[in-house]
Amino acid sequence: MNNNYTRQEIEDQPGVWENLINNPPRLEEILDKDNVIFFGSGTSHYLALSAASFTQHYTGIVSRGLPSQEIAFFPEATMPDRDTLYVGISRSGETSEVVIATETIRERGKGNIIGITTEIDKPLARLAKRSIVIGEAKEKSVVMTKSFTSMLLAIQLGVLSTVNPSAIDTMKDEFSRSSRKILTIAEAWAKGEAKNNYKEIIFLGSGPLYGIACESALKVREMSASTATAFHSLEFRHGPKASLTKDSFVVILISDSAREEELKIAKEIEDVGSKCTIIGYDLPLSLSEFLRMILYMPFSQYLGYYKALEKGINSDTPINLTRVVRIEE
Ligand code: F1P
Repeated sequence: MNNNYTRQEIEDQPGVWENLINNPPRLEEILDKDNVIFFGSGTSHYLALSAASFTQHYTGIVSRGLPSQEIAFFPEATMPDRDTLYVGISRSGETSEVVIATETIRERGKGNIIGITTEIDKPLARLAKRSIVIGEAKEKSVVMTKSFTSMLLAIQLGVLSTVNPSAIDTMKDEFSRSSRKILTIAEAWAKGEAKNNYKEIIFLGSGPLYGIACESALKVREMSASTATAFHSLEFRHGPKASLTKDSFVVILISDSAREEELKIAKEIEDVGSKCTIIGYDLPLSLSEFLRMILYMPFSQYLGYYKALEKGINSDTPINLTRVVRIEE
């Protein structure tokens, strides 16, 4: 039976989220910093994008999300001369670019490094000044599902416990009320959509949801070897829209701040004959775009899982992928 681990790890999420919200991690190191730079590779890079948007929104501190390679190979172009907190993100804690980036930051004495990982005894946690280690988010599948949402939630909770603790209570109430219902809704939607043979699947997202859109596209691509891409919502009009056909499927992760424009884009997509779904429109949830962002992930996780089943692919071990990416010396 294929896909044993992936499905289970998607279903584990509400429980892992609940434990994290009940025991929120700390991230007080962000206080009095001029900059925060989140970095990671692959899924963890997209996590860094959403984490940066969230952090700047709640703290006002200039925050960026970067692929680890940019710090590793272009330090002069990425590392500011000001007091910076670096947050390295890696499920395995041993992806080569993440380790090289962490070593580069240490060698240049450029600031504190906090590790966000599931592995306590791997290079990232060993090289970081302090690490948030989420053991419950360890996975057997090559693809990252609960590790993505849990590491991102840990960063959200760390920021909120530092600058806005009452928002954690709001998340606690809404997540306990709705997270399992949302997985059920997401799975039913994905089961139906997976049967359709789209030539391309496009995810659109704005603000903190752009990183979620990128990760959503990566999930569908990794698990089911499908052509899936992501764009900022309004950027879609600036060229990418040109490839739309009747075999295109566009999924808009609706925001609050750009909602009206995103609704117009949905209409434009349907007017050219492509399929468009808006997610987040009618979820049983009353959380802001910043607080609800990980709850969009089950939709693409299940879509990748069921499309893999349709195509006879085992999403636990996707084609051409390894669990840890190492640059050979
Ligand atoms: C992240 C990553 C994943 C990818 C695959 C290989 O590694 O590149 O994005 O889907 O699982 O690992 P990590 O640094 O978070 O362990």
